Amino acid sequence: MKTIIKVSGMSCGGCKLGVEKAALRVPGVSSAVASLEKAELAVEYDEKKAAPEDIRAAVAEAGFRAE
Ligand SMILES: [Cu+2]
Repeated sequence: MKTIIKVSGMSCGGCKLGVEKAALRVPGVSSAVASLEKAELAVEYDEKKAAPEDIRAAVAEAGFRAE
């Protein structure tokens, strides 16, 4: 499963990495690529193990706003 999550609050490469790492820590997420320009996060995940809500929660915990 692939989805795009809107993420606000990213301002540099460190933020981008932080968002990606947070998403990758969610069990079932196999790929996470954040874009500063688009303010979004593209994730690939196993829908049996992870839900978009889990990924949004992890991103929020890392200090960014996920929609
Ligand atoms: Cu930053």
